Amino acid sequence: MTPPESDAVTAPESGTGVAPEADGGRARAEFGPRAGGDGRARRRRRVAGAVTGALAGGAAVALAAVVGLGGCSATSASAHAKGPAELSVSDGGYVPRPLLTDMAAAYVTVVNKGGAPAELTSVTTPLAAHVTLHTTQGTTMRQVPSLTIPAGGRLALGTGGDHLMLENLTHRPAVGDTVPLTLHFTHATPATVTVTVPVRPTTYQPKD
Ligand SMILES: [Cu+2]
Repeated sequence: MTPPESDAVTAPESGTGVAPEADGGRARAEFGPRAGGDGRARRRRRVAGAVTGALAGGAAVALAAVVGLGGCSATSASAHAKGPAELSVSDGGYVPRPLLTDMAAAYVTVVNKGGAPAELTSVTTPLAAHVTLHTTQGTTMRQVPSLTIPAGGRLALGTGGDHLMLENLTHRPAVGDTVPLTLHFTHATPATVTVTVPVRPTTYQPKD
C-alpha cells in the first residue's frame, strides 16, 4: 500500500495552501545537494501516510483527485532533473556601437541544456572598467545582482530586455571591432565562458 501514499507526497500541502512554499523548497533543492530535498520528501511521505490513514470514504476519493495533481508536478520536476546546468553561448551576440566612451550595451544569449538553473553573476571585458547586469521594466532599467538561465531554457539578452552594461570604456570601439566578454556563472560547469562579439552599428537590430 505504499505507492499511493508516496504519490501523495505534496498533495496534502497543495490542498492546504502551502504549495508556494513547497515549490520554493523544490527550486532550492535543485541548487543544493540532493540529500536536502530527499530528506524533505521523506518527512512529507511520513506525514502523507498519517493523513491518508486518518481519512475514510469520500474524503479518500477527494484526496485521490489531489494526488493526481501532486503526482503530475512530481513527474515534471523529475523530468527536468537531468543533471547540472550545461551552458553555452549562442552566436549572434553583439555590442551596438556606443555614442560615447562612458557606456555601451552588450547582448548575448546563454543556452542551458542541463537539468538545473544557473545564474549569470558577473561579466568582465578588457573594453570596460566594469560591467553591470540590467533588467528592463517598462522604460526603466534596473541593475540586478544576477540573471537566471533556467533549466532546459535560455537567457536571451536584447534591446528592451535584460542586457549587459559596459561602463567606463577604455575607448570608443568602431563597427567591426570585436569585444571579448567573459561571463561568470554559479551552479554551472564551466563556471566561466568567454565569447568574442562584434561591434555593430548603433541602431543595429538582429534578425530573428
Ligand atoms: Cu542598462
